[in-house]
Amino acid sequence: MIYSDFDKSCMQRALELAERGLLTTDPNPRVGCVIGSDGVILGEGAHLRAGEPHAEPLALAAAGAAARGATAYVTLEPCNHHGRTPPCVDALLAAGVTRVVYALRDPNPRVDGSGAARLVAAGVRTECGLMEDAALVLNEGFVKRMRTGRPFVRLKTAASVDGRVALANGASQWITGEAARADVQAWRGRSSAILTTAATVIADDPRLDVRIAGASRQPLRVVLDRQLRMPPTARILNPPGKVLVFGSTDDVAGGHAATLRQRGAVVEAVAEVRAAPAGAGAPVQRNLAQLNLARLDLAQVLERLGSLQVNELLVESGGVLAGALLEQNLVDEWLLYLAPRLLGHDAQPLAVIQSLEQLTDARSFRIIDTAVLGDDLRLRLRPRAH
Ligand code: AOF
Ligand code: ZN
Repeated sequence: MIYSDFDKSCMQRALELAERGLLTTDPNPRVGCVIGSDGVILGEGAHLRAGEPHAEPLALAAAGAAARGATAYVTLEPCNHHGRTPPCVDALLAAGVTRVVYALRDPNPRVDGSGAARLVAAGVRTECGLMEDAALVLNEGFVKRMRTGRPFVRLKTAASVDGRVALANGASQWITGEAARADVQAWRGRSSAILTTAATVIADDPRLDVRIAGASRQPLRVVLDRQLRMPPTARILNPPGKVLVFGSTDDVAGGHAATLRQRGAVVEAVAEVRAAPAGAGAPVQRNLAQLNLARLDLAQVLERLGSLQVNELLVESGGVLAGALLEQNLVDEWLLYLAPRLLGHDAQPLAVIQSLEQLTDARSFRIIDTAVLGDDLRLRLRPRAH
């Protein structure tokens, strides 16, 4: 498909509009729309909150009667279903647009090509794929959940250059500086949920909330706590925002679960699995001895979070959960903040994984981008196929 410069600038603008919903549309996708004709932008719209209008009717309303015969540029395939709002395809047809250019097919099974098919059937020129990658970047969580039922998993680690996330005595506040921590706030803000463990709650007592301008919602805070060890005084339990605690089947029926529920948490059971034993002959690492080898089933945790409409999940934990997620290929993206400091060999490692026999077995990552944040470095990594 050949697109004009005006087509491209309209879609670029629609992407900027979509980005306005970065902190607010959850669990809906971020979508922008521009109505354009003969080199002139006639109307703009952005979907900002689930339950509120989609991008297209807002842009059409702004364009008014001028929309007749114009082109609609949308970052996502227009919907064709009655959800919390009426179908956008109806609005586009009623307004008389004669061409629709959209970036990304809507993976929602209730749409998934049917919006485009109806536009085509009504005689509207319909084109897909302009700036598709940029539209996907805004909605990777939504797309992954719709396709797989699981959230997009983003692991965050703040480590020293020798790969340590806490001293042997647990002290970890703070390894990275203000700028890196402010950056984490932005990633939290766009996440549907934050995942951590009881070990981190006990060691650091984090709030794991979002404290940035423009965030109208708090992500769900999720704690993996197999034996329900977290204290009812933990700051993570403080409002606002919801807290979900996953424990083992036995523990969630007990008295401590009732106490956590009184503090407002939802406590649910997850199956347990045994961590794979170290390979025969592999040296037993000291840090492995710290591991409690029974663990909650992480795949089940992700399935459950997907069913709760979690699009983007940010994992903020120590090396045990990070290692388990990495070893089970459950991480989609890794934000690795590196502080130019040395914490020493007996400090806690950023990912507790099995010992390797040969270098070719090493898990490896692509660097998506890097950023210098104050005195620290941020690597954004994605796993290579293992
Ligand atoms: C569009 N334009 O701006 C958005 C779309 O029930 P609702 O109203 O909240 O609809 C949510 C679904 O609509 C969402 O899962 C996705 O498939 C689609 N989002 N579609 O044409 C928009 N936000
Ligand atoms: Zn719609």
